[in-house]
Amino acid sequence: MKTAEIMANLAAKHPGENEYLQAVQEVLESIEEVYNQHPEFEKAKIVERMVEPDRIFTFRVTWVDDKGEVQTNLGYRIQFNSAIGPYKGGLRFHKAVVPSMLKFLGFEQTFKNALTTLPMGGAKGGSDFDPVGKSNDEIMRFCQAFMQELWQCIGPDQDIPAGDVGVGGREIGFLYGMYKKLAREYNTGVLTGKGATWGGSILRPEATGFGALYFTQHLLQTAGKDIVGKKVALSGFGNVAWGAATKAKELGAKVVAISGPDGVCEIPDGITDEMIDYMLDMRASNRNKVEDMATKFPGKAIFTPGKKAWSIPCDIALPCAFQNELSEDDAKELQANGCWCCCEVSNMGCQPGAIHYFQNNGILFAPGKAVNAGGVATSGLEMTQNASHISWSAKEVDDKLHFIMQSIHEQCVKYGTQPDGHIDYVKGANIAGFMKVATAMLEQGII
Ligand code: 2IT
Repeated sequence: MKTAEIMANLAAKHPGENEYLQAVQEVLESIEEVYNQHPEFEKAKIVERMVEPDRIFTFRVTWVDDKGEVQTNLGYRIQFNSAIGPYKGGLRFHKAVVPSMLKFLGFEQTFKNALTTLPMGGAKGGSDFDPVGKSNDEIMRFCQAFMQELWQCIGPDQDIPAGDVGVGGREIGFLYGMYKKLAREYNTGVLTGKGATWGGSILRPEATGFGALYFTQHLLQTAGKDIVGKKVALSGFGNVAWGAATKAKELGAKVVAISGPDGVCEIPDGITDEMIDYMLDMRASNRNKVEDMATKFPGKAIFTPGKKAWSIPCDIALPCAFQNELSEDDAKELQANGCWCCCEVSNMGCQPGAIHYFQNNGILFAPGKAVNAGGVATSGLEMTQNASHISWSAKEVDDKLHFIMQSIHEQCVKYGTQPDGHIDYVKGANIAGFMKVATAMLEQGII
């Protein structure tokens, strides 16, 4: 494979789309060796086809804010790859959303979904709508306006969106309500992350964080370590961080830090159930300030403005917020403060320099597409329940999630174990996902 040539072509076609190019580069670097052992992939130009989305929808979203002013945002849906199933992936509402961000996420999603063992292709979508400071009514009006365009692009057997940053159960409710009204289709399987009384899966809200901790457990076990009593620093306080904090505490770890765009809250005695519950209120408030935790729990959560979670001494770092949130300098600071494991929960949460630093300095590291795949996997389980008009218990869903995370870990070990015996989880996840998607593409001909 001519990685440099493919990257140069891609950069020329997508100028300035740095996140997208970063995600592709990471995958190509780690699959190169395997790719070169399969001349049939090269002949069918699998990589050249795989790095481009199947199609991109871009649309204008106009809505009226609480002051009566007309607002216009941009909306997108990127259907990236359908080799192994219908398009599947979340919607991100964030002021920084641009096509590059959604392309990187759609590309990552394709490999992640392949790891879940379920038949789902990759997609991503969203808008540059900024939920910070918006009222509930504004969120509803925006979601309705967004769906007025999106509904034509999606369907339970075509493309199934879900939540991501800025899109949780509330937004999925507003989106689903408008979808039904426009499409006159009452198939709940068109969106996942729905409410439990209208087709949602029990445990979907928790699934990304729970799955991440199950994966972390397997990784630690394989390395001969245990999570009990370990200090965990995590970033963010949204849905993913909430699920991760809940499961980390349940498994006996001590969550000593959460963070937000405004700074970090250190929690020296470990997070409590009340604090975990309060994370949900903080998200629902749309204030986007982690300082609110310190205001609510004075003396127990100590806020420092402008600092990241990575400045707090810990054993295990769990980035749960946003891409590129952990830099090489952060990696160095973490290690200097005693950290020996980083499981990336956010999509591409670590910068390339940070990943290389972890890998070259004996710090256990696993990438987001493996660690956080429990979220979309449970979306897949929600689709199964919807398609068969049934509802599984929490135990049934949790058992299946557990099994899937174990299988993802096994795939990483299978494809990532190096000649010297150490496991390269980045290679393992990328090669396992790639082999599945590439083989499916090959078998389906040149399309
Ligand atoms: O990044 C992700 O995997 C998600 N935001 C979840 C996607 C989904 O379809 O559940």
